[in-house]
Amino acid sequence: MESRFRDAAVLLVDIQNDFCPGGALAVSEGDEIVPVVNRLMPEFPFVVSGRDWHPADHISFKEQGGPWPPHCVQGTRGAELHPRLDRSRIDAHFRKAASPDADAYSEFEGTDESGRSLDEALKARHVRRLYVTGLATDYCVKATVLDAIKNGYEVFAITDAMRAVDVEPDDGAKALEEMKSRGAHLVTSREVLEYAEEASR
Ligand code: VGL
Ligand code: ZN
Repeated sequence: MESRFRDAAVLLVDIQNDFCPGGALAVSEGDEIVPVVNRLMPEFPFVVSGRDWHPADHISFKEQGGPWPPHCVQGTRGAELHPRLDRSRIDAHFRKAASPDADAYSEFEGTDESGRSLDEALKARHVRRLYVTGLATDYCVKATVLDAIKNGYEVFAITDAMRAVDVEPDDGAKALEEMKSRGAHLVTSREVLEYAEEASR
């Protein structure tokens, strides 16, 4: 099948239990993106997942003077991908913010099990266009989208496949505006799926 996504990849940002309802740093409706992401993944030749992966004494935690409750602690259930996410579709896994003394919101700061960066993995697959989904819109998704643009990718933020923390009520909306003003395309999953369908006819 001729695919329009030959030079594209879809990136799943931190779709982990702790960012979903019931988790330590729950994002409202965070789990509602899971079926949307499951529908998107089969359209892409390369599916990449990134995870927040903190040691128990991480600098971003309140006990260490940071802004967040403990979350995504290495090896805990909270750090696992959401159980309804179709992991069989994920081709490569990255982890970030894994050392105690530094935080990282962008997946471009993460590495895979062999120490390879996300940028290296995408360039090795000749990816030029990156479709971004995940949690949370106003933190890790935003940082990842802005880094992707800096690294030269054409970036599509799939707005219904992400949710915001919204510490302030319009943080998510502002984050989307900032992504757009830096050159990201804001699209819906429906638009992406229709685009994929048109190509396969
Ligand atoms: C995130 C806060 C702290 C995120 C990670 O994935 O957006 N937010 N750590
Ligand atoms: Zn974190």
